[in-house]
Amino acid sequence: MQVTANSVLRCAQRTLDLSRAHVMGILNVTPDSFSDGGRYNTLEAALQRAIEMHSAGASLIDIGGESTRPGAAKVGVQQELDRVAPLVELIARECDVVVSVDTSSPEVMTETARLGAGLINDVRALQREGALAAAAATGLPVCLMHMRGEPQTMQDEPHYADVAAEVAEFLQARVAACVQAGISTDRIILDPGFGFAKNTQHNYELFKRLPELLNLQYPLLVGVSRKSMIGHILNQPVDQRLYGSLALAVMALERGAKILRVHDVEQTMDVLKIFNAVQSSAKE
Ligand code: PT1
Repeated sequence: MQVTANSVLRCAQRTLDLSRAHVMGILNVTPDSFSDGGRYNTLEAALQRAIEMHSAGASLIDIGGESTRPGAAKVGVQQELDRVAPLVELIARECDVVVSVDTSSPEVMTETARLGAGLINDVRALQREGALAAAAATGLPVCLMHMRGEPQTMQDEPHYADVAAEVAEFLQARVAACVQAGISTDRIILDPGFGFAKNTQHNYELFKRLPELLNLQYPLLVGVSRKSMIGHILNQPVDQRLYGSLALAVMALERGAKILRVHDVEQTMDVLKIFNAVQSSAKE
């Protein structure tokens, strides 16, 4: 097993120093995203938003053409490609940032890698037919996320005997499948999948037990920004979950997360900078 501390993730032309944590800014180009649906639907608006997030300190920009929030509609491969591909190419060219593609489709992986993508972020952990081979062929790092079922139905009474152990077991099995397919261990990131086939109690227990997933020895990505696990505690709508999101950002960093997938880059960067100041303040 590789050691994650001080390691560098090679993302096509760019690299990510994983001895420190990073912010991944979310750029949804779906008309039905849960928090910013339809807002960045023109190439110009989306590029502006990417530049804004990069200037605010995002090391990665995650571009998604399929909404995977609970109950979201399915999207065809061609439509997903039409939404995502031009933007990947544009942002990879215009911004010095790792372009992450939030996709489960092998065709989208192959095409966006050709256009400059630096990371494949798959909420289905490369389980779709052909995805393992396509991802392996790109040579890009992959983020494997835990989910059960499909977004349409995943919130129908999820059940776990031990949520952290079962998520870890699933991720471990997907790592094995990746290695089998020729994806080297230094190109793997893991994600517990907050809000995916988990009720609020599952989400908080999993969050509390994040350090157990560190035992798998891979960098962890955490995505909780504006999610309903925050709304359920605070009774706040999606556009008023910033402070709740920042509270979880602090705790995710404290628990060893290396990448925070967020909507509010500028505010999360403040959290990250303060965290880093504490971390580097004295010898261990
Ligand atoms: C995530 C993630 C993602 N989340 C990764 N990719 C979404 N790697 C999309 C809610 O409960 O956490 N990690 N791509 C967005 N999905 C959701 C899920 C949005 C649940 C909202 C909720 O509100």
